[in-house]
Formats: sequence, C-alpha cells, structure tokens
Amino acid sequence: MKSKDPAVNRLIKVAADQGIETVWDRYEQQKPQCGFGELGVCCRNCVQGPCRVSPFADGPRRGICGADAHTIVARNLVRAIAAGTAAHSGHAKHLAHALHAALHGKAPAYGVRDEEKLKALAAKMGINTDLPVSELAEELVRLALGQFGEREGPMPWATAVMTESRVEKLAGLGVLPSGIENTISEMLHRTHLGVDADHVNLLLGGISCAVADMAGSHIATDLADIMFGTPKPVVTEANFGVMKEGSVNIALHGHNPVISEVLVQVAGEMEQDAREVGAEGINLVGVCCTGNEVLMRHAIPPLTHSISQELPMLTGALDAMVVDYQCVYPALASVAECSGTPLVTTMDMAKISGAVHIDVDLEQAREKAREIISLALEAFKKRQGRPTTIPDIKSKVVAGFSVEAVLGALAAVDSADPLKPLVDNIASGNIQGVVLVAGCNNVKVPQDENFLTVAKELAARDVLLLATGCGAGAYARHGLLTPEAVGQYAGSGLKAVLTAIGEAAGLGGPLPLILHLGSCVDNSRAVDLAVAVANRLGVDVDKLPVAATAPEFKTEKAIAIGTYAITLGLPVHLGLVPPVLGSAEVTSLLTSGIKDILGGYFIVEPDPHKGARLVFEALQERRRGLGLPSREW
Ligand code: BF8
Ligand code: SF4
Repeated sequence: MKSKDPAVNRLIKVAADQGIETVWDRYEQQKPQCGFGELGVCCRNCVQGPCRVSPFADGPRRGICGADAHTIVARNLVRAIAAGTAAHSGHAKHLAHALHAALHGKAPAYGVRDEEKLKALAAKMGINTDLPVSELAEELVRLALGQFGEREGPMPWATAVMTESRVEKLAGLGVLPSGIENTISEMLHRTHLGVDADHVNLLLGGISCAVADMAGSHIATDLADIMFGTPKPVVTEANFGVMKEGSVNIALHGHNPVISEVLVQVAGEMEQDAREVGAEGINLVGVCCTGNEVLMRHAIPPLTHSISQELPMLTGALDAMVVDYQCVYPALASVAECSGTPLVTTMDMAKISGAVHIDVDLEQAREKAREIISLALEAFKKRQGRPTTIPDIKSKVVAGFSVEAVLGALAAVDSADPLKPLVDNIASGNIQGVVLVAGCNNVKVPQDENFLTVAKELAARDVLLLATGCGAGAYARHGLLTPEAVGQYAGSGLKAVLTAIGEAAGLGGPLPLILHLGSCVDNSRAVDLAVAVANRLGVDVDKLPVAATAPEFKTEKAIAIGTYAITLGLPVHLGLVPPVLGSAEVTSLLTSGIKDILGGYFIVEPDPHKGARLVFEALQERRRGLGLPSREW
C-alpha cells in the first residue's frame, strides 16, 4: 500500500495507466538503498573520498583522513541541521526583506496588516511600543535582520522565546547561537576536512545551530503574522474533491507566503477574467506548507501533501502549479510536460528546468501574479473538452490555531487566566499531556499511516494533539481536524475538555480533535505554547508532560526542528531511523545521554503503535515527576 489516502491511491492508478512515473516508482528504482548512507558512515567532505566506514570488524574503521565513524556520523548530522536551519531562516529573511521594502515604498503589495501582533512582538523584544506603526515595524525589521550575521551577545529571538532557566542552561553549555547565519557558517566550517573531530563537540555545535533554527522559524512566523495577519479559526475542506472541473484550478505549493499571499489577493480580483474564458471562477488550492499558510489565513482548501505532490496534475483539471521553494520535487517538471499543466517557478533562487519561470519580485509582485494567473486562464481554455479525473473525496477541516487563537478560546473559559483551564485539566488528568505531531510524509512509509495511528492511539488516551506541516495536512485529508472526530476518537477526558472549551468559545460544539498550528516554521507556535505553560507553572519545559513526534519525517528541516525540540527539553519520537546508527556513541547520546543534559531526547521507533506508546510513557514519566496522577498504557 502506497498511501492511506484513497484519493491518492486512485491517482496513483491513473499515473500507472498512463505510464507516468511517480515518487513511488523512483523509490523502487533506488532499491536496495546504500547501507553505508543509511548508517550515516559515508563521507564526501573531500575529494579523497567518498570514504565509508564499515560496521563490520573486517572493514575499514576510518576514512582516508582518519575520521572515525563517530566523527563522520556527527558531521553528517550537523550538516543536515545546518541545511535545515538555512532553509527556515532563508524563508524568514525573505519576509524581513519584503517588510523592509514595503516600509521604504519598494514593495507596494505588502505592509503591516496586524498592528496588534507587531506591538506585542515589539514589546517582547524590548522595543519602545510608543513609536508610530511604521517606525515600530522598521525597528523590528532591523532587529530581525540583525539576528542573521554575527552579533555580540545572544540573539533576542532565541532568548526571549525560551524559559529563563533554559536560556541559562544553554548559556552554560555554550550553545546559545551568536547569529543565525554565523552559526550555519560555523557548522559548515567545523565539518570541513580536518576541523572538528570530536563527535560530542560536533553535536553541541548542532544543538547551537538548532537553536538558531528555532529563532529563524520564529521570525518567519512572527513576520508572516504581522504582514498577512495572525490566523484565526477557519472552516474549509481538504483533499482532491476540492478541485472544481469548471473552475480555473491553481495549486500554490512550497513554503513562503510572500508569493502566495499576493496570488490570493490578485486571484480575488481576476474572477471576472476567469468568467470571460468560460470558467466559473478561480479555485486556489494548497499543497505542502504554502498550502498551510494560505489555509490558516484565507481558508484556501489544502489539496495534498509532500509525497503525493505530483498527482494534482494527473487529474487533468489543474491549470497551474505555482511553486516557491522547499519540498518542491523536481519531478513536477516531467509530470507537467506529460499533463500539459504549466509548472511555474517564482523565485530566482529556485528554478526547475522545464518549468516556466516568472520571478515574483517585490516591486512588481502584483503584476507578476497577474501574469501567472493569466497563464492558468490560458491552460483552462486549452483543457476544455478533455476528460478529467478528480477523485470525489474530501473532508471538512477546521484550522487556524495560532497561539493567539488558542488563548482566545481558553479565555472564553477563564478570561483572567486563560492558561488555567489547560493547566488544571492537565493536572487532573483529563488531559494526560500535549503532543505536537509534526513533519513530512516519507515514501518509505505508506502515506499518512503513521500519522493516523499515532493520533488515534494518543487521542484515545486523552492526549491533546497539535499538528503542523504535512502532518497537519494528513489530518486535514482524513477528517481529523474536525469537532466530529472528537466523538469518534477522543478519550472521555479529552472529549470533555475540547467540548467545554469549544462551547465556551461559542463554537456550538467541541474544538477539533487536533489543533492545526500551521506550517513547519509555525512549530514556533508550539514552542510559544509550551513555554507559556512552563512559565505559568514556574517550571522548565523539560518537566512538562509535553512531547513531539515526527512519525514520517524526511527533510533536513525536520532534523533541525527535532533537534531544537530536544534542546528545549522535549522527548521527540521519530518514526524512521535517522542516519546515525553507524556510530553507537552518537546514537546513544541522542537517545539517552543527552536526556541528562537537556531533558529532551530522541525516541526512535518505526512501529507507530509502539512509538505512540513510548511517547505516552514519556508523558507519564513527566507526570510522575510533577507529582500528578499517572496512567498505564
Ligand atoms: O516544511 S512537513 S515535506 S512541506 S519539510 Fe516539507 Fe516536510 Fe512537508 Fe513543509 Ni515541513
Ligand atoms: Fe574521506 Fe576524510 Fe575526505 Fe571524508 S573528509 S571524504 S573521511 S578523507
């Protein structure tokens, strides 16, 4: 089985019937995958290599320069964290540049849309909030851009978002980053041939880089909220059934809302143009994290996620796939060629050969968006009279749970102390703990299977679930982001709490079973919630019954996020084995030794039932530590 999503399976069959290759075919072609790579013991960091260290006694124990398995595994891991950090923080920097350009009259499509968030954030960062909005925004952007290069002293976007005791702990370990890009650069330096050859020291460097990743992700969330609005609960539908044969269907894919926000605005203005080509209208749909961004702020329906991204074109009804960057498979260009759907790349740093490239620069963003949508209108005209295959499968979705929205709902129960209902219910055991389900789909796992299993196991045991990224997308497509799913899957305690909060907040029923916090940079929202609860209780995050799981993770970004989560003190379950087993020392440090240092640690368990159980037991250990009643699995 390739996917648990019936719509995806139907389109995989269409691909097979048409002889179009997909990610699942290419995975088969790659088998057997290289065992050295899987263990993390392959090094290509210089041209004397590639070297690989053998896990067997009779094979080579060191690379040509003498690097041992521990060094090679740690170097590879740390490079992955650095790459993930570069991706999240590059995304943040684009937002900062867009806001900066807007403030200087050079990006007319952009500006400050959420003054309240701007003021709240400025206050958190120690900026005088009496300034007029434009000056306040200017100060904040300057501070944000100042997080990237080398700076004196720690970064406020790292220290202001953690508990004080965590800041002290990380300062004591010497792992507070001195600037996001400075830290990324240092990790590339340290992993060059002949620099850092102490795996513990390398991993500490990786932890510092992961803190930089958290800061970069946080900047991305904060600036997107300020520029485009802080999400509030929205209701829509997900999966292929949201495509409309008679409309101009445009998929927005990638990560950065800088491009997609303008497309949303301009599409709204071009409805009449669509009718003139015989369409009922323009139907925007989302893929991956750009899809999450526009879902959270504009209720744009999420279509599909991660490994199934090639399939929308096979419906014969997609009129453009517009991509920005990250997690965009190059394979889309070949499918576009077969299906005739325009694939449009929009950023000069992320082109795909075979795609149409229209650079959506800040100065002319609206004009460029118009050009892109016009391409889709042309494609719509051309496809008239051709058959389409749109799987008629869709689920209701309730999304849009920013921290502000969550606190807003809780405030309906206790306006003086919004966190009290949450904390009280955790203490009583109605809620056994809180688990963030994050990360990607991975072709090595039947799509969504681990996500579904982990959520059902934990919800039945009264664990409150939060989701981001393609994990949230999986839950959207399977109907778990709904109040209806509460009746079906929640344990009695969780059900009572979600119902009481939902009713107090005027929703006329429970909150959804799982709260969709947003894209992967929006894991920063989960950090804020955990830190708020920790501060409310006067303990550090590593004492809370809070954990994370990435049951189908794939990317370097996911590795960076997992590492910052353990750095904050969370147990983090991984549903695939990361490439570290080639070093017993690195493996044992990440899964147990580090617990004594940070409180957080990785739990690696590919079986999702067992993974859920281990996460639940980690929550129970924390509950016992706080003197709260605990439960057996
Ligand atoms: O940033 S969950 S496959 S789309 S990396 Fe990518 Fe993974 Fe999806 Fe979003 Ni996150
Ligand atoms: Fe081999 Fe060392 Fe070069 Fe890596 S850095 S490829 S282990 S010689």
